[in-house]
Amino acid sequence: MGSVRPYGLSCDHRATPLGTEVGTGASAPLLSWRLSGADPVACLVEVDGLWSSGRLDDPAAIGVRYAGPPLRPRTRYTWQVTLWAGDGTSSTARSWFETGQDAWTGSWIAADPDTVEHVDPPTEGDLALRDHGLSACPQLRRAFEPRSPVVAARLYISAKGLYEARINGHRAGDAELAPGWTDYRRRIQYQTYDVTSCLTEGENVLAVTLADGWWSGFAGFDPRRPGYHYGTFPELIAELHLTYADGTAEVVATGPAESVATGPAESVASGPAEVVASGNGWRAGRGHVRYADLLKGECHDLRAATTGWQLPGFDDSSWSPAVVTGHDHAPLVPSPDEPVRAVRELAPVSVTRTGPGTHLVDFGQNLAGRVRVAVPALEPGARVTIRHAETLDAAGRLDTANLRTADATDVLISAGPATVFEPGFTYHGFRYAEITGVEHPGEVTAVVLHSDTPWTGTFECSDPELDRLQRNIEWGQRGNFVSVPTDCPQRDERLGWLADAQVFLPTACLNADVAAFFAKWLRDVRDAQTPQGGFPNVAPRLSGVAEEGAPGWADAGVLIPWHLYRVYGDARFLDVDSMAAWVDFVQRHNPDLIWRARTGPHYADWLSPGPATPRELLATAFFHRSADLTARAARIHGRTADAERLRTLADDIRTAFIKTFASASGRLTGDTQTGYLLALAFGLLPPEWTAPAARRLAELVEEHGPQTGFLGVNLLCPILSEHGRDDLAHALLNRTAPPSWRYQVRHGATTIWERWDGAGAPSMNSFNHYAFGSVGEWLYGGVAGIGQAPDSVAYRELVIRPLPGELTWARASYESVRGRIAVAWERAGGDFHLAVTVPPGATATVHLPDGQTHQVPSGDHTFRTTEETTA
Ligand code: RAM
Repeated sequence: MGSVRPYGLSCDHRATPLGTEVGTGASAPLLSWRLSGADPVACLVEVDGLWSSGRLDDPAAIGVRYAGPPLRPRTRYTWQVTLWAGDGTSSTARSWFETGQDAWTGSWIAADPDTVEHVDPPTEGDLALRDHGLSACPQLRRAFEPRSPVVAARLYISAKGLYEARINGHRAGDAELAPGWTDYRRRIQYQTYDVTSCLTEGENVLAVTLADGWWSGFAGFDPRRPGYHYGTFPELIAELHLTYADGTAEVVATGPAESVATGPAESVASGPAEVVASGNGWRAGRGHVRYADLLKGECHDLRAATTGWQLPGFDDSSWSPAVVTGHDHAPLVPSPDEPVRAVRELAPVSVTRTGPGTHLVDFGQNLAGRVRVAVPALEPGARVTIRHAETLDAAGRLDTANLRTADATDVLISAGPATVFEPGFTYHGFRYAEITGVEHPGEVTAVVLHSDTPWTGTFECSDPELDRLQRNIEWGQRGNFVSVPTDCPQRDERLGWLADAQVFLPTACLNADVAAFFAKWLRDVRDAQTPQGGFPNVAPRLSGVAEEGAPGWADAGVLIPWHLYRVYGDARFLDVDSMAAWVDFVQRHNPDLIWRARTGPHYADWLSPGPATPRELLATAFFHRSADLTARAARIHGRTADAERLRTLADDIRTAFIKTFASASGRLTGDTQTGYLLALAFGLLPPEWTAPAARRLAELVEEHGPQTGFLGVNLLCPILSEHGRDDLAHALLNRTAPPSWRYQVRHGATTIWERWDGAGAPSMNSFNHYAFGSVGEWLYGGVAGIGQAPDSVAYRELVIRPLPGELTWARASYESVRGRIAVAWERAGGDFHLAVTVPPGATATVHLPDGQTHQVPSGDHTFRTTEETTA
């Protein structure tokens, strides 16, 4: 039997996080591990001799909440977990986490806004840029001298806007687009970096470039800035903590602390910051980054470069003192997830000269990120322009019609010598780039950016087009998990739309470990919840988007926590107060329990190609789902009275739903696919009407192909197969006419399109929108057969049910929160072979295509059947 081995240790769903919350009680860290080897019978967690959980005889445990004495700020804690197997053997694994700051002595500083030089972006040539009123990126520097050799150094840093920090020219950390997007009026994230190796004896320099980012740049589709969404100009806060060999410490911080006017976070104004003091040794200047904007693009004028400014010895006497900004600031919180990083690079598949000094670059893959290009020596002042697009027009030129007002144009103005150009404070959604202004460009590279969620899933099968579909889904996830889960990465939108995230979440959780990423975004969702309980349409909240959430959008505030709880087993996702406030809000405005009032901008079954699902039916189905899941969440947290009240409410909504929308034959008002899908998935029908409703759904699918929009597409294949029609689910996957997934693949898609057919007005025709990619869950769960039993949490009880269709083999693996799950099956000579890996502490019910069922414990299992019957 052998020993059980812990691996993949994590603290609050991150491996070795630097700068965690200094929490106890409700915010005490969760220390978790994955399992390999034998089944565990007990565990023991010890933190640095500070706390021991004691031996816990819990064979299901994959994590323990720290419950020791208060943790100290800025402290590294090592911890270990010991697991025992049934044969008495044990095994130990170690890891660490380091707490962040709990109080700041530094204050917010900025380049004096009165000295800001506004730049009119270049308007020559083919640039679409207009006067956006963008200004040169501030550069802030502070020289300092450690008093003796430094043995450890940590930089705690954030910006209103975006920052890039260097110490003596060495980059601090590798976060991109930091500190990430939140509603900066509610909370601002900071990052922690170990910068020990950057320091030297004598004069040192901490140098930071700031950019507008989401804070004061263009964001979303409302073209107003700055000061319209959050702020007017970028600001910086930083503390560099130096520890000396003798144990003493020194802090190099932004601004004098006593100059800061503090106030309640809620009251933060978005008007101009008030300057209250000078910035205590910090100097501010401008350099070669003439402007940088997430949507418009970035311009470097190397003639204005302040060479050496990030190094000691630079003469900054002509720079101005930085100023301390004194309006109220939202609380600073440690980033709870991995930052956006440059995760990989792609070489072009082709670079084609299309005219004098003009080249068209095809990276062969639609992605989110930016282009790096080696630029040879040019005349000083010569301009190199990079434009980006997802597709080409009929004449083979960049088609930028779907970018709307996102110019997505980066510009380099040469100082003469050869250089390498890569913007740092913008990103674009593109497959193609057009580079103009250089006859012989050097190496061209696409740098892929996304929130660095660890990849956990693999899927492949005998059909190359389905493999391409899976790759497209993965790329859609990469391109849209950029600090928040966005709808698209290319046009002037890129918003955290709740429904898109809700329908895609189950797929996302299989592809990657998104626990920390969604833990962060759920704070954005809750920050955007109204005092009356209403969840929004987008989070972080942004001016210009309807505040009140639509059915299926707002409900994501309940559906997402529930799914995360089931996948990761962390009950902290279930914030019952927030979930219940939402359900109560809908109930308050809809006392007859049919959700008609306060439906926000009711987006219905968005982008459905079929007949419209009745709005009240759709809304009421989601109302029931939210009440049902909140009742379950309340029970899990032991809130019995709430659980009972919400259970009764959910039952009453169901009764009202049946009375209003269903008939005894199982027919629903509107007779649409999404109507049946929601009713079946959410358990809204009496048992005896379920089979007729499922039959009607199947008839509609057989007759019309898929007719769902965003709110039904994720349920289509799972619900059909749950009701015995996996043949139809496969038929949908095999369908080549639009609407279909294969249509996109056959038309060259490398990501998932916003619309089933990729046709329609260019203003709303994104080629990287993941909602229709939510079928990925069924590739893992249906085709390969990796699933979780309905009442199981954290993959304790697996359901392995491969549905082979006409495929000859499929393989999938999933690094679950408990350990590795794998399924591989193949057909050979009339036999069906299946290999299954069940992680320790789990059991599996294995359903073979011939109808046999096996109960198996953890470990590796193989099955063979000759009676394969597939529809
Ligand atoms: C579109 C977004 C998003 C969708 C909303 C309703 O503009 O792209 O995908 O959720 O509208």
